[in-house]
Amino acid sequence: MMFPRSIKWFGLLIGILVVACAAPAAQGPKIQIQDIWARPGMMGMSHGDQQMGHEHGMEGTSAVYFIAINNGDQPDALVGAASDVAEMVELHETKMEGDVAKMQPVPRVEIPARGKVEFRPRGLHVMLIGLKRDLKVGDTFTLTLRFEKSGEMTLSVPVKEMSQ
Ligand SMILES: [Cu+2]
Repeated sequence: MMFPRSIKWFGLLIGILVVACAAPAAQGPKIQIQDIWARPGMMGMSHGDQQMGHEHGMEGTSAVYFIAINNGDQPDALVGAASDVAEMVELHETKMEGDVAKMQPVPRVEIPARGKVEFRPRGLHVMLIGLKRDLKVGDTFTLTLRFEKSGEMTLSVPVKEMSQ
């Protein structure tokens, strides 16, 4: 069956419009968070002890681990995090200095286009400082991750045994 020429052109025009409208949605970063968990942590003794909480294993802290996947065609960066279970939430990186693991705050963590970054024990992590309540195995709490381009993402974080 033959279509009149005008219908063919109309079909082509619709095709072009669909492609033109769909294209922008496919561009940019597309962040996905997988396998998120936090290690257990105990509430600090008092407000004054929170300086002590800056190291792993100290009272009043916990750390969150996950895999950040970017399925988009542009990089993005994790630039901050927040949770109402802690006074402060920072992005940290653990580095070996000889035999000693030391961690330091990092302002941003780039998530490359079509790439992934793993936040894991003895590496990058989201540090919870000054816990307002105990985080026990089996608990869950809410964490908000803030990305440079993708904006905020709120996640439910289960507390799991550190040995995982
Ligand atoms: Cu840390």
